[in-house]
Amino acid sequence: MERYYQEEIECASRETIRNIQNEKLVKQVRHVWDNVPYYRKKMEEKGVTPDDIQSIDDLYKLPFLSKNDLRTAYPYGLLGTDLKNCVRIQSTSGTTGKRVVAFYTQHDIDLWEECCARAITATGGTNEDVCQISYGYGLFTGGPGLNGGSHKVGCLTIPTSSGNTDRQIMFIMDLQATILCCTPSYAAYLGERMKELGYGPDDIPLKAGIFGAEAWSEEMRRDIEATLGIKAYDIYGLTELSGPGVAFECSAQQGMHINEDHFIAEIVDPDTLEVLPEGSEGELVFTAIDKEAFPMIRYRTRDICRLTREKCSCGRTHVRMAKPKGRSDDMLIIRGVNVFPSQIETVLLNNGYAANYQIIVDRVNNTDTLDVQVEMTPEMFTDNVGEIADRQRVLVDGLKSMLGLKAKVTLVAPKSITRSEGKAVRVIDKRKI
Ligand code: DLL
Repeated sequence: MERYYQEEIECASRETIRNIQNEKLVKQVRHVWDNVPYYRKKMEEKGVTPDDIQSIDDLYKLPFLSKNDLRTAYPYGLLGTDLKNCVRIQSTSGTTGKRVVAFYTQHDIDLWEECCARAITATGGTNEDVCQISYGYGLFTGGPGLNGGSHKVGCLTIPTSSGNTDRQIMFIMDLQATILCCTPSYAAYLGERMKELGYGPDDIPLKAGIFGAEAWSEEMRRDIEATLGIKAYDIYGLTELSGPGVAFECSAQQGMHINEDHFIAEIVDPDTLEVLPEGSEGELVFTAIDKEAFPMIRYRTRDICRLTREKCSCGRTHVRMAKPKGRSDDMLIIRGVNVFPSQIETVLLNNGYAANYQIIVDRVNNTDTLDVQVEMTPEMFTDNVGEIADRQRVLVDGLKSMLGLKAKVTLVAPKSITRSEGKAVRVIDKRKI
């Protein structure tokens, strides 16, 4: 039986959702015009006023916001309310450029946690569950968001945060955790360590995992599900919009439902910024229609994916987004060919490897080089040079047919690639160093 946290809205008719969006959008644009001089100026430059926005059909008239705007307006320039109404900030890890600092009123926190509660309930979670949260706590949104959602559902919440893997496993086993929340790469590592400790899928009390914050492939999902004996659900979100829970997977595991009563999604061509028809692949753009403190309008996520409004077997009516293929800024251009790390991951996992790999890109004699270092699993480990060369050749061929590009593949010993406790670092682009 499918469970919902807020059935009435999660399964509302398309007409109801549209009406809610129309109403909230008109109000939000007015709110931003009145309270965010930075965005008002952008609207004025485009010759748009709040009167031009009567429904979601007018959304296209509004200017976009990008990470660059966030940098320019840092830290307070995009605040939509008085600072005294804000109760929290969260921030991104800031691997590229200035950190993003997002502000929240209590209302914003409540709606964010509700979105996370919807995600937990969609995995079958109830107040009888024990939910271990192994996303980082602190400035990163993963821990705090799912912690709040887990409380709302009434689960017994174990706030382990990330790291200290053996202690994580002790809590899972001793407190019989049933739901695990962490990044997919950390879930894979937890699975690997549990196997080493002699726990098989039937010994592990977990039944569901809520994994997101980074791109992961279907192949990786199958691996994690088999090792931990669970059903693995994807969850998507970003700090600028609140954090995890902007979209979440249901029992159908066929894309993530976007919480459309809070966020309007569009797909645009990243070059021309033209809105693309449903089903096209492009950059995901979001308008947060309910947030007070940090009201993002037409925010360009850089995530590349597709949307579908096809009926979902779970009964939810909100639009679904496919697994993001990657970020347009993660896309590597190698000898003119566009390469997403997720494509490389698919080839490796389809050939029996685990997701322990690193992609090293360089430029030698004016030519780009692509070196994929991948760990052998303990089962395939050998020091027979001929066997290793054969295995490498199979992967080189697989990558050639996936990418249309010749890569170098280096097989390395099990456990030689550093494990990640949060978002995995898969790519080292020496051309940028
Ligand atoms: O990663 C929020 C989050 C926490 C989501 C926990 C899910 C679970 P940021 O650190 O701001 O926020 O990073 C946001 O991460 O634009 C995507 O590129 C990527 N991302 C997030 N979820 C997914 C996912 C959190 N399920 C950026 N699949 C986003 C692929 C994801 N990429």
